Amino acid sequence: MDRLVIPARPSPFALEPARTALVMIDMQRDFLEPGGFGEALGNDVSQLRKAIAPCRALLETARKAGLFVIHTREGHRADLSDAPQAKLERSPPDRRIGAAGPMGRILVRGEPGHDIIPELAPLAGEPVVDKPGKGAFYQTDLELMLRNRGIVSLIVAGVTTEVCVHTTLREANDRGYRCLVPADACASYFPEFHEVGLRMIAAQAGLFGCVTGSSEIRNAFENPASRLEGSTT
Ligand code: TIU
Repeated sequence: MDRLVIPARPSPFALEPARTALVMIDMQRDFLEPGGFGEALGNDVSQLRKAIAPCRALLETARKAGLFVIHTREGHRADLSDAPQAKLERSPPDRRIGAAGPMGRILVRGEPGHDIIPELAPLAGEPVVDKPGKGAFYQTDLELMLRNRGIVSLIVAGVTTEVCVHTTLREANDRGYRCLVPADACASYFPEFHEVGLRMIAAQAGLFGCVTGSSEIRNAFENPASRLEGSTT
């Protein structure tokens, strides 16, 4: 089966499309639009919106190539029974998880703010993983779905770089997945955390994975010269 090689740092990233998934982390209104969890934490949500166009491009590439596309959402049950008290109490009562805001109850499943932004809406058939924590593997069926599809490589994008993207990446590493992170398709409320977060991924010979850009991924899928037939990693 054809393999692609994508320019990345610290080294090129080889993948087999049929065994690769795109995991879009938490591109939710609660993080990217005013009035949600991100803003309740005191952040400027506009910092995250830079990642929307690259994420759209990435989704387009992945869908065209037939990659397994998975979306995640961070959030909790309406009765908050799956939200640790330690997580709830970090914000003042009127702005914490479960509090009423302009987009409904903050980070609660089924509320408008919990949904994925319209620009990146999942297509029918693309699984949406609802997760109670930062990592997409914790208390979800993500690993089961990946295993059932024979997925060995993940392209991980979304928000925020140093929180849910990093946590998911670390969980994926410990489970043996090869990970590629498109830098421009991730974002943080803190630009310096984004930069350092990306450096941490690729440091020490790619301790958590490789870092590239969304256009490098698109070019590799569109350019037959990046295909390696019958080679192995
Ligand atoms: N999805 C995700 O990253 N959740 C966060 O709470 N991120 C923050 O940066 N706060």
